Amino acid sequence: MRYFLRLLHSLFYNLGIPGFNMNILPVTAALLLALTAAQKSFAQAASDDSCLNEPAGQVWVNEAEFIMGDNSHYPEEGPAHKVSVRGFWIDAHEVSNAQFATFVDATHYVTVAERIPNPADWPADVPEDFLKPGSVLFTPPEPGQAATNWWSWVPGTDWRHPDGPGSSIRGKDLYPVVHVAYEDAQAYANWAGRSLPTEAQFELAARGKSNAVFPWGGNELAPHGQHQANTWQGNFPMNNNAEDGHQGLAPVGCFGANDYGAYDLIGNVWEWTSNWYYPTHNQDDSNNPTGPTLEQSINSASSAVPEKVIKGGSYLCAENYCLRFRPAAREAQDTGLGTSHIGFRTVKN
Ligand SMILES: [Ca+2]
Ligand SMILES: [Ca+2]
Repeated sequence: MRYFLRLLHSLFYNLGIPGFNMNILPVTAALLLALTAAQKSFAQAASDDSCLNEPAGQVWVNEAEFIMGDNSHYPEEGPAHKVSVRGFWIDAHEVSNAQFATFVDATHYVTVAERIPNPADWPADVPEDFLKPGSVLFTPPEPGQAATNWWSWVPGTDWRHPDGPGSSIRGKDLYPVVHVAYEDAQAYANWAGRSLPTEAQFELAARGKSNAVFPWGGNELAPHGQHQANTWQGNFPMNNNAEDGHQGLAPVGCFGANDYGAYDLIGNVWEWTSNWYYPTHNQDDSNNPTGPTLEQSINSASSAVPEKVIKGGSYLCAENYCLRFRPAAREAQDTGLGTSHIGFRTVKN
């Protein structure tokens, strides 16, 4: 049952895109059946192109005092408050498929999406597909179809098969790894001798040295019409005109690095942080803040399952729906479920 609730929660409320709320949706097996029926082949317009010639290492972020959060957008970003963060190294880009493959080859690690779900965690009448290893894919509505749901549980979807069974990561060495649950990201970081960033570390790095609304400076998503990050242009979820050159995921490093030398802290994939989620900031947690405890997070109004903070927005963030392609923006994500638009990077403290 725990997994059942977790999945539903994630599908309808908590995939980094607001709009669905468990409070207004019945939690029934019929919903699962509807989801299953809505599944379809999703062949993303992937290409074999790369933007960096080879993986990059880490970049240094100086010790800093900055205003974390924002009082002018979504309420969970407030209160804006002063924090200090000691210097740290952070990966120049999202962890790539090739980097994750090196970890799996060395450790024989099996990700959450590749494990067989435990039937005891599900109701007796659960659809068969939900007892198979899998993950959640973005599946845009067909023309004429109500734009009410765009996530589908697809068995056989995992980091090696990011667009569902039959897809592969061949030619995608430098694409960000996706369908990684929190514990998968943490396992990689442990193996690499590093950590996942705290929310404050991510936000500091994403703000850039100019500490602007966007890491490229200024307050425009696409200054002079030039896109600086892989987001969604058009009317989400129906129309994706890919003005930024990428219909779906982009290889890491396709857009310019910020002034720390880091790429894609905004857009492409959302990224796990080590903070448990709470629907506001605690302004007293200001010295190398690590966020609330698990218990505080679980007891918060929005959280029924363990949730971590994800940052940066993804290629699915559109101006008409999800203004979360900003350093201060944040979202809660069920720790047990990776998706087709969540990845991660690591830090060295
Ligand atoms: Ca795009
Ligand atoms: Ca990113």
